[in-house]
Amino acid sequence: MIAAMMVATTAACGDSGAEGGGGGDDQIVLGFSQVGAESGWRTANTKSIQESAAEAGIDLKFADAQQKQENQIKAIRNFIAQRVDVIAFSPVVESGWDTVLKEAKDAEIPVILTDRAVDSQDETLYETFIGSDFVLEGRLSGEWLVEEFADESGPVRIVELQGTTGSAPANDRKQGFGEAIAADPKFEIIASQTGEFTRAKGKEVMEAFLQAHDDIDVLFAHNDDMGLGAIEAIEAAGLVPGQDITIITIDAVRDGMQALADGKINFIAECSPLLGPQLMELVEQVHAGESVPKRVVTEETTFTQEQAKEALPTREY
Ligand code: GYE
Repeated sequence: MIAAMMVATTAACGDSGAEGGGGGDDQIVLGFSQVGAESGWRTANTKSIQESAAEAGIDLKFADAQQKQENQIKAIRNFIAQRVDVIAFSPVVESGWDTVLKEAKDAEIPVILTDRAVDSQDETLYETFIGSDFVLEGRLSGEWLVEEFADESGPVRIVELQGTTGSAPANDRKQGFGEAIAADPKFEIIASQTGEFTRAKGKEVMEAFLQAHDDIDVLFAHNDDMGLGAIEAIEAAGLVPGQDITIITIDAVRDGMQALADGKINFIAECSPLLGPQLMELVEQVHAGESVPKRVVTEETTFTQEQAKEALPTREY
C-alpha cells in the first residue's frame, strides 16, 4: 500500500527543485488524497477530479488511501515534504485531522476539503469545504418514506446499512433519516450496521439481517452500492426487492439508477460525485491568494422510479 502511494507521489520529487512550489514553472501542483475505490460514486469522483485537473492544466499528484486514515495522513505528509502548491483531500473519517492539518498550515500549504468534512474546531486549518449536504440527503430519504407509508398502520420495520463508520456521510445520513422518520413512532429501525459503502459488505450484512429478522419492511442503505449488494441477498432469500422490501439508497450512480428504473429500488437521493471542475476552480483561486467561500454545497435532487427511467439515457455517471 505504502509502495503504491509512493509511486503515485514520487513524480513530484524530481522536478520540484529547491524553490518549492512544485513544477518549477507556473503550473500549479495539487496533491490529492482520495478515500479509495469503494463504490461507483468514488470511481466517478476520481474520474471527475483527474479529468478536470488535466483540463485546467493542473499537475495532479493522486494518492489512493484504500479507506484508511493512516494512509491519508502519510499521503498528506508526503505532499507537504514535496512542497506541493495546494493539498486537497476527502477525509475518510471525520475526526483526528488536527495534527496533520496543522503541519500543512505551518508549511503554508493551503488545504481544501472535498466531499467529506472534518470535525476540527479550528476552521483556519482549511480554506474551504466543497461537497454535499449529507444530512439533507438522509432527511429527504426519510421524508419520502414517511409519505409513502402514510396510510400504513405500522409498525414499519426498517434495517439500515450504514456507510464507513465515523465518516461524515454515514454520520449525517443516519442523523437526517432518523430525524425525518421520528415524525411517526410507527417507524422503527430494528437493525443498523456498517456495510462500509461496498457492494460485497452490503450483501453480507443484508444476509445476516434477513437471517435474524423475517419481518423487514424497508431497507435504508447509505449508498447505492450497498443497496445493490443487499438486493442480491434479498433475491437469494426468495424475496422481491422493491416489493417485499422497500429500498431507499443514496448517490444515484448509473447502476443504482438502473435498479431504480427496473423497480428493484424505490427511491434514491442524489449525491453528485462530479466535484472536479469546481474543485480546480477553488484550487486556482486559493493558489492566487483570492478569498473563497468557507463552504460550497453541491446541488442535488432525488429520483423516483419514473424519474429514473427519464433521467437514465442522459445520465453522465
Ligand atoms: O455516497 C459513497 C462513497 O463520501 C459522498 O462515499 C461520499 C460517499 C458516497 O463511498 O458511495
